Amino acid sequence: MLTQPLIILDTHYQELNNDGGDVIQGLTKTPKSLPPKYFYDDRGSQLFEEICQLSEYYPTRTEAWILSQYANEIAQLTGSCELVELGSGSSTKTRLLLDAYQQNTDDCRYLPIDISGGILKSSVLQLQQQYPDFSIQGLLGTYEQALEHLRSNSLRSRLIFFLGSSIGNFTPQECDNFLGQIAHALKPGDYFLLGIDLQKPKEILEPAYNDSQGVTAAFNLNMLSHLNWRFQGNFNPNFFTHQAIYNQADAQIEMYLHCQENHLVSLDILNFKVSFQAGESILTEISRKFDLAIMQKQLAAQGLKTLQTWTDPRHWFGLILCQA
Ligand code: AVJ
Repeated sequence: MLTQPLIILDTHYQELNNDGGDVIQGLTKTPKSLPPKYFYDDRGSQLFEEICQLSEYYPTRTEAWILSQYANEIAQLTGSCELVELGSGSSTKTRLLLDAYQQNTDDCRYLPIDISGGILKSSVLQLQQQYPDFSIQGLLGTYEQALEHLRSNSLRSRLIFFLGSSIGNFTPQECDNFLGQIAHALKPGDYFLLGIDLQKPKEILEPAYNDSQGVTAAFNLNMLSHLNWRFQGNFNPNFFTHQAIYNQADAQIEMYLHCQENHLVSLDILNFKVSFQAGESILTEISRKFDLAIMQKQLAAQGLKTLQTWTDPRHWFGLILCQA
């Protein structure tokens, strides 16, 4: 099949003229923060793949186990669908779903969406070889751009899936807005499959974000190198250290970069300067941990009715299939 492997939705994000307003906004606030999407340049996506292999980082493995058990059931519940994945990365776990849809349905189409061009392109090219029955097209851009692009153009039924608990990066307010956008991109009868990391003791959560090999620390620090090349900046990553703590009250992991020296940073392309005091920190990510029943209510509030949920024997991770 002759499909263009990649559609570039966000030329701005790819080029150096990204407006970077979100970076300026985050670094101007007190306390300072940065949007987690800036983790994912090519190196960041590679480091995230390494995180997924760590013994301490249980979410990927646990979700993959659930999919290995129930992907056929999911495919049978939805029937033939256009499969749309938000934040597809390497699409490794997705193969479990692609296999099930290939077996159980006809007319297979897969649209992976990611902001990291390198990993998206290589996984699309590989999947096109390995799944010749599928029509596969990558969409390079942010979630917002992809959902906007998808809004108008589908006659077939659609399953949007969002795995890995990436939804945990959103604040409760952002999460509601996002679910509203999802509901908007679906027609009545379409499906949404959501993977969420469930609440569990701190003793399990904190090591998952403070691994003994320092891969998560490198992933966190890489955000500064990414901002340096994207915006011609002069962050010195050596001045910063990684920290991840579980905030029990808000049921979220919080990742910080702590600045150890007074540091004046300029991001030339943004025409922006910001100073750091020794001891000051940047919040780079929240990773919320959820309750299955509460999430089902939040989905229902957006008109997304749960059809089925699945977990692993320890109830560490959950999958929810719902319908618009
Ligand atoms: C890709 C957002 C789901 O929150 O667990 C992994 C990212 N950060 N280790 C997560 C992440 C540090 C991951 N998500």
